[in-house]
Parts: sequence; C-alpha cells; structure tokens
Amino acid sequence: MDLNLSEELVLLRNLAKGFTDERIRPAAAEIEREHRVPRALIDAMAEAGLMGVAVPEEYGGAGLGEMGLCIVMDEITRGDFSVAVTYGAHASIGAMSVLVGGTSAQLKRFLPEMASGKLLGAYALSEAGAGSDPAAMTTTARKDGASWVIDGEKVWITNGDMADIITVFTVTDRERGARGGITAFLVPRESKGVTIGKREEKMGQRGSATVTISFEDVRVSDDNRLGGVGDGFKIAMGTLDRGRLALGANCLGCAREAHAMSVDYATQREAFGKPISDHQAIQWMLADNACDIYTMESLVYRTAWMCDQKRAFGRESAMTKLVCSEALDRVVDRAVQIHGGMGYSAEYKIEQLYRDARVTRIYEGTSEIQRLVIARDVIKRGS
Ligand code: COS
Repeated sequence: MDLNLSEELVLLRNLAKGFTDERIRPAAAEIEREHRVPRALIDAMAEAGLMGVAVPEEYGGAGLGEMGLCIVMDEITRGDFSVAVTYGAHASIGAMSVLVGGTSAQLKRFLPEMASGKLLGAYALSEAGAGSDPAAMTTTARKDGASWVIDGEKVWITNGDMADIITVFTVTDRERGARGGITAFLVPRESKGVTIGKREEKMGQRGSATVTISFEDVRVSDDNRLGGVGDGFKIAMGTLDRGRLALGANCLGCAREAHAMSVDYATQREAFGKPISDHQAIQWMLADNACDIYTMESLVYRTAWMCDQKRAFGRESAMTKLVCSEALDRVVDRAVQIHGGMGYSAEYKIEQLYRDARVTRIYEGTSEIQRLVIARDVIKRGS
C-alpha cells in the first residue's frame, strides 16, 4: 500500500478543505438552529465538482474512488456533520447503489446526472419493522405490464424530502427473502403516489433531513429496476459496504474537529496557575484522543485503498465503521470533559459534536450488526 496521496487526491483534499472553511463553517450555526441544510449549499458543492468524486470518469465523475470520497467526507464533516451526511446520502449510498447494481444502460443514464449534482440521490432500505433485519421488509413491488407498482413505507430516509431519485428496496418474492426475493428500483421523488412525511426531530445531526416516505400504487418503468429481479439484497449490502467505510471517514473528521478544539481550549484555559494542557490528567486525554484518531485514519484509508484495488473489503468496512464510531464516542466524550462546564454549554460547539456523534453507532448498521458481519466472515474465511 502506497501511503502517499496522488497529486489529484492532494488537490481534492485542498478543494474540500477550502470549501469547508469558506462555505460550510460560516453556515454551520444556522444549519443547526434551523434544522436544515440549504439546497443552495449542496448545489455549491456540485459546482465545486464534489458530487461525483467516486463516480468513474467514463460516467462523468472524478474517478477518485472511495479514497477520494473518504477524503471529502473527512474534511467536510469537520465543518458540519449534517452537511456531510446529506452529501453522503447522495454521493456515497445514493450514487454508489447505482454503481454497484446498475446495468450498463443505467450507469450511462443516471450516473452522469448524479455526478454533476443535477440529480440528488437517496437510499431507502429501512422500515418501521425492518432495521437491523432488512430482509423482513414489507414494501412490495409487483409487475403490471411493462411497469412495476410499489406499495409500502420506508423510514429514516436521509435526504428523503430533497432527493430527486431514491433507491428503493422492495419485496418481489416473499419466499426467497434475502436470497433472490428483494428487488431495487430508482424511483423519482416526484412520482405519483409518493408521500413525504415530516422530518424527524433528532438528538444530533439535526440539519440533515430524515423522513418517512410512503408509496401508494407508485408506478415505475421496468427501465428503473436497478439490476436484475431479485438482486436487491446484494445491491443493498454491497452499497452498505461502501457506505460504512465512508461513515468511518465522517467519524474521523468529527473526531479531528473535537480534538483540535480540545487542544486549543486546553492550551488557553488556565487552572492552578498554568494552562490545563500542562496538567497530566488533561495530557492523557489528549494523548488518548490522538491514538484513537490515528487508528481511525489508518483504518479508513487502508480500507478505502482495498476497495479501490477491487479487493474484498466487506469485513474491513464493518471493522472500520465499528471501530471509528466507537472511537468517535470516546473522543467527543473526552472533548466535553476537557472543556469542563463549557463543554456542556450549547454556546460551545463541542456540545453539538457530542450529540452528532452518538448516532454513528446506530445508523448504517448498529455496532452489534457490524460485529455480526465481522464474526460471520471470521468463521467463514478464517481470522
Ligand atoms: N455484499 C454482497 N452480498 C452480500 C453481502 C455483501 N456485503 N452480505 C450478504 N450478502 C448476500 C449473501 O452472500 C447471501 O447470498 P448467498 O446466499 O447467495 O451467498 C445473501 O446476501 C443473504 O445474506 P445473509 O444470510 O448474510 O443475510 P441476513 O439476512 O442474515 O443479513 C445482515 C445479514 C445482518 C448483515 C444484514 O441484514 C445487515 O447488514 N443488516 C443491517 C442493515 C443496516 O445496516 N441497516 C441500516 C440502514 S441502511 S442506511
């Protein structure tokens, strides 16, 4: 593995960092206050050329793979987690579901518009009774002539009320379940019969839109069926392998931000006649944060490299998501501790980072599901 970033990836990191400093940071307080990421900010990311980072060049993207996507996620999460999650629902699991499962006609039809940001994507797998066990979903699709008719309800859909095109997973053969019974469709949000519910009020990442979507007799053409009939579960899981990795990069960016704020605070705040960074109790927390961040960084970029090398990376992606989300929780917890009373005040951003971090151990597969994925692979393929 070559640890040097290519010239293109260095330029990409600078671009994402510049965008974060100039556009995301100044907007972050309002995003948190209003519980809304403005579409104009997403459009600005598109103008900056960030929406199709991992889309291959032949389909209009930058062709910088998961390494590129993780670099962008790492940088923009430092500015605001909600913006990064909004971006990720499109650039990671939305567009990547098309890349993972699309036919060659679909890659040509959808990816260029997704890479340019003209079509904003979203990914609809979870249901009220099917979170950790998506094969238990009840949303159905039935063939009717040359089209399909979708009925059911999806929950916790990031970008659900902003997206132009939503990857929806449905049951087409109840008996076969996860093995050939689930089929994915690319459903335009404006389709007749699609109803968007209200936004969830959440503990953290409050700016990102999380909604319920109902489908009532929603008719989509067979051309919008993603991949083959019955391929849906594998497409869902293959996409989540990438999503979990990118989420590790989100955790890394958030941890870096919390750590940088902690170092600044600890070197300025004085107690017992000297900066608190001169006290060993604080030094140990800073050291532990630095170790956690180094671990996260190593896992994220090694796993991204494996994905881009087209090696199997499902176990490694689950390990990255598990370790990074749990490490982030430790980092933000220490960051609050270092900030003392100020860390508990809503006037300091550290309080928001503490809340933003918590869901990373839950969404895109809980820590318990990641352990299950890792253990099954260890048993099947060896340690
Ligand atoms: N890539 C491609 N195919 C995969 C896969 C992957 N990462 N993981 C599983 N599959 C395939 C299996 O190979 C199997 O097919 P074959 O029998 O033909 O080999 C099929 O899918 C069923 O796999 P499995 O038996 O492992 O399915 P389970 O129902 O036991 O589910 C877990 C496995 C629990 C890992 C899965 O349901 C999961 O990830 N749950 C969490 C979902 C989640 O993250 N939700 C969050 C919301 S999405 S934002």
